[in-house]
Amino acid sequence: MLRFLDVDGNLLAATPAAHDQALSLELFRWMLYVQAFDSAALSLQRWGKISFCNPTTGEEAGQIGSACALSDTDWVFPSYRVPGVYLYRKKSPLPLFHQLFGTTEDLSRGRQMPMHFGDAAARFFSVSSPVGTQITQAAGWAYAARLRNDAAIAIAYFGDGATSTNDFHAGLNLAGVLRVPAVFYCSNNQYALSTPLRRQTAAASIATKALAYGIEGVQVDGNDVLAVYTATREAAERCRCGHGPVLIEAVTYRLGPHSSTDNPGFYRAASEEASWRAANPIQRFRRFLERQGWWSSGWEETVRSEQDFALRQSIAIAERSPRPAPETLFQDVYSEPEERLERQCRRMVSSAALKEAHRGDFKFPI
Ligand SMILES: Cc1ncc(C[n+]2csc(CCOP(=O)(O)OP(=O)(O)O)c2C)c(N)n1
Repeated sequence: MLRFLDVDGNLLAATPAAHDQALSLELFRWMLYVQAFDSAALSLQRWGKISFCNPTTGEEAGQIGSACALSDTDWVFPSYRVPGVYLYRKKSPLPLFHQLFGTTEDLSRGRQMPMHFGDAAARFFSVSSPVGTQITQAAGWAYAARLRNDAAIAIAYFGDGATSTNDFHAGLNLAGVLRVPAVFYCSNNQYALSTPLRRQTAAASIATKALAYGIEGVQVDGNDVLAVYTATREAAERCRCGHGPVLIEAVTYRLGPHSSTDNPGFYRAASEEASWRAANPIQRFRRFLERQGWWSSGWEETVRSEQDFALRQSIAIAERSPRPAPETLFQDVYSEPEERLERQCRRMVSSAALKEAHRGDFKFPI
């Protein structure tokens, strides 16, 4: 397993990233931002302001280490578990909150569940709910990119559960045969909802699955941001040089619930959570920065308060923004108006008006 930092933040081996102060502080700053976004989103859900979210606590290094190693022209094929990659791309939390609140500024016009981000201008494909579909999408996009002589590469993010899908097999097989420029980033957070890794696969590791597809596979410590950054950079370079796809298995742990409607206490021991919490990526990297003499509590406090301010401001803007009118649901379906849809739209608008009249009785369906 590729690892540069032990759980106490001691440097175990040399890597250029470990000597780059600006990069290290950048990685740490964005990991803090992901953590702050995460707790803001969960609070909003608990206050009943948004309907749903997928916490990513414990997986900050995977999101930021990989996002930082990519070029802005590379295409991301995300899962719902990488809002931090989108945050890093946009350098602002506002688009995330527009999506969570489903405002008129949301690029999917409020039609998607929260956490289903998508942004063509930022080269961030829309999150699809069916687990694993982003893997085949990335393989197909990367093949097209090669045919077009596009220098960009694709990266697909998915969890350990997704490695049991047909899309994982079809995507990695196609990618291997056609040697497409795609990085397949598996965040092995030990659980697919309530299914533990031991019930997911009998393989020694997820990275070894690359062997069967004739592609490069690498296992990294997903809680070591330097390892994630280095592995993703090397994988992206390989792709850019035409050496074919890479499967990265980042070994990590989902410290929070699968989603805002999950209670992990039903399927795992608190002691297991506690041992992974002690190995969490933010604390580990803070210790490293401190040893390098690059960190101070004052600096972190300033960073946190700036992020807190930006988060509060973005939430306030998104909360105040108008929601799309119900009839917009019927737009963007056909280029010409269609009689049956127009009929359905009229029916829905009149029932929406009814709901408005009985607002207090209306319960959100999720
Ligand atoms: C094809 C499919 N099967 C089942 C589900 C229900 N489901 C949603 S998330 C999830 C767990 C996925 O786990 P994993 O791929 O490990 O990613 P993680 O949530 O841990 O990031 C499941 C089973 C789904 N959305 N799509």
